[in-house]
Amino acid sequence: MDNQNSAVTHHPQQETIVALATPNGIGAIAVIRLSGLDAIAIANSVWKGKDLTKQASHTIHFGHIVDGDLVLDEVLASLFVAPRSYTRENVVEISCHASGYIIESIIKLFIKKGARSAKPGEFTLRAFLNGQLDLSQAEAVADLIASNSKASQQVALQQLRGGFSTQLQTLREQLVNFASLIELELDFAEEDVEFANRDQLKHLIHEITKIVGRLIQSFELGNAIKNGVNTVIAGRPNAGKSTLLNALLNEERAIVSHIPGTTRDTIEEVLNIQGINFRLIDTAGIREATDAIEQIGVQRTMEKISQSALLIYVFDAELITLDELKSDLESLQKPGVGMLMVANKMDLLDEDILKLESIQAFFTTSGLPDMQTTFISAKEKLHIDDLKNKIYTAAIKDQLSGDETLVTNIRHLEALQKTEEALVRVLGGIDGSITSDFLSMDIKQALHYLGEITGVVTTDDLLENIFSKFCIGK
Ligand SMILES: Nc1nc2c(ncn2[C@@H]2O[C@H](COP(=O)(O)OP(=O)(O)OP(=O)(O)O)[C@@H](O)[C@H]2O)c(=O)[nH]1
Ligand SMILES: [Mg+2]
Repeated sequence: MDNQNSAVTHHPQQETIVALATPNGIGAIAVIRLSGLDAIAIANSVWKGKDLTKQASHTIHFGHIVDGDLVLDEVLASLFVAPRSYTRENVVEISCHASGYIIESIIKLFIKKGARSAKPGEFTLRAFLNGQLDLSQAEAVADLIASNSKASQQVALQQLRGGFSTQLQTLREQLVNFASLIELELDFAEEDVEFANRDQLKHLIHEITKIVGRLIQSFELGNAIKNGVNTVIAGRPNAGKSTLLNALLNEERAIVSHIPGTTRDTIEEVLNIQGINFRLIDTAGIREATDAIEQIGVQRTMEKISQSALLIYVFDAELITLDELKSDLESLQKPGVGMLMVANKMDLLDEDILKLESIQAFFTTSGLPDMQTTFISAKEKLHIDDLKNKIYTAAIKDQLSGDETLVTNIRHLEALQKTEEALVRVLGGIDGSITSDFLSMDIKQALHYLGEITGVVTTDDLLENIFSKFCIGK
């Protein structure tokens, strides 16, 4: 990375930045945002209307943007005087007419008057550097913008409000206390004293480990909410997988036919169940392939299953034999992949009580945990809502309580895992009565990784990496 050009090392606060904050393209209005020491003065220098430098914060003014004698547009200017703004700097937001020409002309004019183009995420970076947001909150801003379901929006909002940060901050402070006591012991090394009560320290480490462990665990769900749950529909050819996909989506998405081997490539569609996005993947039926293309399809099905969180195993309730069921279960079960059994074509079983009972008995005696079978008819759309509920429950279990903090960010997960490792070393150290200096080192490491999450500890690379993924104007 070229540090010379990085927004972080370049004293960004001294420059005024400008960018379009609304999407590119024609629309009713566009918002151009200026932030920095000279933001108000720069806006005022091309302004015909009241003197903007003399107006109060949080006021809106009507006026014209002018380039010399040329009037560019009739606009509204919203004023936010430092530190009462998103970036804690002077901010002016110009609402103009959203023509590509007008937007470009106004931005060029601001640049001519001393502003420069903002880099991706630079407004939020400044909000972070000026203490308006901590790092995990700044990241939540990006998540909020990218959220595409009720649950992902809620989790991002919870993180933006600081749920995550407060929890970690309290833990960190307690640990900092101990770290300083142990440092003190180092100063009195000759006298062999213990300022830091080892039992209390152990208790605290246990507490922190518990919370860190819970946060680590929450990632599975947090990630599912943020990115959607990969859900594979698999089974033998003609079982009705594509018909089920269509029934779940309520749309004729996949081709259905009585010819086994109809689906050859995977088909993916998103289904929202109770605010959670499930990425449904219809696959090629699993059997001894009859040609090379089908063989690739079957291979792909197996790969998709291993990469998924949930497998919906569909079988033809009328035709399947118990031996086939058994061998399918053996070949399809993968560690870490939840499995739902779906007996399809129940409409054909109406009279066949014996068959129904034998399938049910098979699953109750199979010794497999939670192997409940859902009987459906994909074609007649019977019990589809029941199946949707089961899909939701299988993925979310009882984990979504509402105010629980969920980790959704892989960077946070990694920092938490490293914190956990350091904490384990601290505990081992206390039990093995290692010297204060080693103990102090491990505690410092734990503090370091905890601090990385909220941004108490940062590096230029880290910031560059996070904020470069933002859109320009945010
Ligand atoms: N009676 C009845 N027929 C069904 C049901 N579901 C699917 N079918 C029929 O079963 C045949 C196969 O359906 P598909 O959805 O194409 O099966 P598939 O599992 O996707 O098959 P492949 O793509 O070949 O692996 C079609 O003729 C469907 O109309 C059902 O619930 N009841
Ligand atoms: Mg199919």
